Amino acid sequence: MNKIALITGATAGIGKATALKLAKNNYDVIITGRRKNLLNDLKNLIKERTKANVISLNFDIRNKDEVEKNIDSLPENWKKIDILINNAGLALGLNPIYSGDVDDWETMIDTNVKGLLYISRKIMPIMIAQGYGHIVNLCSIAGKEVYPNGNIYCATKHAVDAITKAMRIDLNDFGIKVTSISPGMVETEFSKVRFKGNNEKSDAAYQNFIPLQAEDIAESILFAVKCPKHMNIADMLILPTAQANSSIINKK
Ligand code: NDP
Ligand code: 8X3
Repeated sequence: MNKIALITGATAGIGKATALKLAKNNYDVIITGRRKNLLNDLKNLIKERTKANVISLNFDIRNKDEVEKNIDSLPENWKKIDILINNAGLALGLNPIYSGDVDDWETMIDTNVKGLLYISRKIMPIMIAQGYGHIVNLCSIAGKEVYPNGNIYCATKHAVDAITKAMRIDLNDFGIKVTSISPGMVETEFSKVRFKGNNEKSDAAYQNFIPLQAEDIAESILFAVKCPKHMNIADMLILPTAQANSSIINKK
């Protein structure tokens, strides 16, 4: 029987690439996100290209009731979740903290921190009861360092870093693995979302150097989830070769 992986934020970027990568490697996948048409497209792609079983759940991770209702709605055989990939997340804006948009702050905190907690809180008891499980949290270099104007996005990713460490402690008795994946710059919809459709700004983010691709991160996640039972990748910091830290990028 295939292992089951639930991937949040599978409609784009890292989540989509990871869902496809895991499906190609014989994991059955539960894909989630808000854009139902994109979930359907991915479902069809996975069916076309792989032998994996796939199910989609369409909900906003910020809504605790929707999170709980959707997990409860899974058929019993799909509830035996082996792997939870907490990927859904976003940055909004790149402004000094004194002029930041408070609504943007709330959306980032509600999605990146509270949403991750809602779904983890729902799934951790399932993993504890079954005596196995692996949680992979998408953190970021922004969870290790703070960069100019990154303020609240960086704060949410520092929170993900802390929550990951807390999970590893509290789930230690139950043999559940917890992994943090911390990428640098990955070319996805991330900057389009951050700059709210300002293509000039979002395109500039990835110009004059070679950024990571979603596929690179998916490959790293696959490596982490395929490790033997006694081995846990605690924390993986993955940068483009041109990126030295969150502020220094060798742009040609
Ligand atoms: P994308 O914008 O390409 O994808 C983000 C995904 O998150 C989408 O599938 C989106 O789905 C989902 N999402 C956002 N808000 C919600 C919500 N409220 N409810 C449910 N799903 C939601 O970005 P990336 O693939 O780059 O980002 C994935 C993760 O990786 C994020 O946590 C990000 O912080 C992190 N990361 C990204 C880096 C980068 O440089 N790109 C680097 C380091 C970390 P939908 O809109 O359909 O709901
Ligand atoms: C995304 C990477 O450096 O744009 O988490 O914050 S960065």
